[in-house]
Amino acid sequence: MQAVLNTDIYALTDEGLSAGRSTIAVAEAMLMAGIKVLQYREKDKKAGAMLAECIELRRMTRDAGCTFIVNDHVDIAMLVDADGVHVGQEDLPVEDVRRLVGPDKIIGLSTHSPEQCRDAIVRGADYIGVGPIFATRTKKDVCAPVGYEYLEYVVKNHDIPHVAIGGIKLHNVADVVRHGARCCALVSEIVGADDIGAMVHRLRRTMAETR
Ligand code: TZP
Ligand code: MG
Repeated sequence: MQAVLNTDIYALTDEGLSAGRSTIAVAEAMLMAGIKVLQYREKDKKAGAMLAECIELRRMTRDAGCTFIVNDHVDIAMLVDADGVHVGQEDLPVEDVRRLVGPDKIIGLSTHSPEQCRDAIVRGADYIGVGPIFATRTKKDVCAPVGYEYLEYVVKNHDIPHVAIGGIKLHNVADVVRHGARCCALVSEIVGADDIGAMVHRLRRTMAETR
């Protein structure tokens, strides 16, 4: 069961890593390249600016048939009618997010251990983030890398849709797929690429050839 994340690449925004380009311009390139899940993740912007960008991104993702997820900000996700919201272990609890967004929205939860995976299922998360697989400088408050061990645990034991994240690059994505990841999330490798479309196509080809 991987319907929620029924795609190979889960793309995220991060304007600070986007080589001087705006998040809207980067998202446009991602959607042109066929990205089907996009998470808005901007840690250093004010709520008003985030809302304005999310209104635009909601229009763009809807036109492109792309699932649109907002990181952390349940209020913004609801205001723009995003498809879902993604929270971490220290954000609002999944049950409370569910009370706010209702039964039809997607809730993603970052997890880092088998206990957190089981807990996510009990709490009613629709998908889980699994990671960080490798060390990453993209996330400030990141925990130690979980390596492949936790990814393999999820793949072997649970049906909940999952997305592997953390330090995934073109050079290691095949290995992540070989360890069972069906969907991979990448931030810096995509938003920082000179040619975002070419990077998405290379990642996609590499993943497809590995399966
Ligand atoms: N959650 C766990 S690692 C991470 C997030 C948001 C950042 C991943 O960024 P990158 O650049 O793909 O390593
Ligand atoms: Mg968070």
